[in-house]
Amino acid sequence: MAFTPRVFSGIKPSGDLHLGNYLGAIRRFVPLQDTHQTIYCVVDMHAITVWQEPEDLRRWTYEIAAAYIAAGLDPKRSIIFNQSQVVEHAELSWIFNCVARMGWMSRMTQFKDKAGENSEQVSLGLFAYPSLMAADILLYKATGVPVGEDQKQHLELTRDIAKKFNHDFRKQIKAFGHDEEFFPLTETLATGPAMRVKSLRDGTKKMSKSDASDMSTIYMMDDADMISKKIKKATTDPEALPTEAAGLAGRAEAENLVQIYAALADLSVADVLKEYGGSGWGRFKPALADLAVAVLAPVATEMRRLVGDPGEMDAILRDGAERARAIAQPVMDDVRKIVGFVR
Ligand code: AQP
Repeated sequence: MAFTPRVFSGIKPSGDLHLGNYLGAIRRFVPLQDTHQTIYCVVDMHAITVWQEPEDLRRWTYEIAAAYIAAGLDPKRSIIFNQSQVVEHAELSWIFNCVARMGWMSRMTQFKDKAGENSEQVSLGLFAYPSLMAADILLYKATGVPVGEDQKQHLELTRDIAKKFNHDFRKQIKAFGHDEEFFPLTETLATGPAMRVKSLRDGTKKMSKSDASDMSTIYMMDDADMISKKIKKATTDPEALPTEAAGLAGRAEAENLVQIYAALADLSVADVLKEYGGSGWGRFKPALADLAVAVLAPVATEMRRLVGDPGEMDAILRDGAERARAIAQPVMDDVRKIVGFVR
C-alpha cells in the first residue's frame, strides 16, 4: 500500500518567533500545500521540555498559529492545531520510548548542546524529545518533513524507530492485514535552499528564540523602527561588500546579512552582490532594513489581527485538532492492536 503524500512539521512555542523561523521554516511550509496533504502543528508538548511560564506558553501558541496563517497557510487546506489537543501524540511517544534504544538517544547532538554541562539537571522530557518528534511524524504516517539541517539527526532516528517497529511487530502487522511497512520511512523535503539565519551579533551562532540578547534577533512582530535599529547595529567588519560570493568566505557576519537579503528578495547571493558589491554598509544596511520591513510588516499586521481575536484562533485550532484526530485515531487503534493492548 502506498502512503498518502503527507507533510508534518511543527514549531515550539518557546519564545517570540523570529526571522530564522520565518525564512527557515514557516515560509517554506506554504508551497507544500499544493503538492501534499499538510499538517502544521504548534508543538506545545515539546516546549515544556524546558520551563515555560504558562501564560507565555499560551500566548506563543496563538502567535505561532497566527504566523502560519499570516504567512499564507490556509487553515481549510492545511491542518493547523496545537499538539496537546491530540493526546495520541503522548500515547505513541510512550510506545516509541519502549522501541528506541538508550544508545540511539544518547547520541543525539541536540540534547548534548541543549543540556550542556548540566545533563543531570535537565528534564527527562528533554532527553526523550526525539521520540516524541518521531511520534508526531509517524502518528500521521507523514512521508515528508520540511526540516532544517539541525533536525536531520532526529529524522534519522524517526526512521530507525519506524524500521524497528515494522520489524519487531512484523507478524502482528501482517496478521492485522497490513503491509510489512506499517510506518513509512519519512524523508526530508527540500523546499528551496536550506536557510540558516545567524545571530546579528555573532555570525557563527544561529538566530534563536532563546538568545539572551534581543539585539541579535529580528522578531516577526518587531516594528519598522526596531527592525531598522537592529540591522543598523548588526555586527559587521570594516570591509566593503565583495563583488562575488567567494569574497564572503571568513566574513560570517557579512555573509549572514547578504544571505538574509537574498532570501527576503528571492534572489541568489550572486545577484545581491551584483547590485551591492563594492558598496559599504552605509548603503547596504538601510536597503536591507527597508526590504525586511516590506516583507515582515504585512505578516506582522495580520498576526496582530489574528491574536487579537482569541475566539477565531480557538475555533481554528479546535477544527485543526479534530481533523488531526480523524487521521491519528485509526492509526493508534491499529498500533494498540499490533502491540497487544486489550481494549
Ligand atoms: N536561525 C534559524 N535559521 C533557519 N531556520 C531556523 N529555525 C529555527 N531557527 C532558525 C527553524 O524553525 C523551525 C522551528 O524550530 P523550533 O521552534 O522547533 O526549534 P528551534 O530550531 O530550536 O528554534 P529556536 O528559535 O532556536 O528555539 P529555541 O531557542 O527555543 O531552541 C525549525 O524548522 C528550525 O529549523
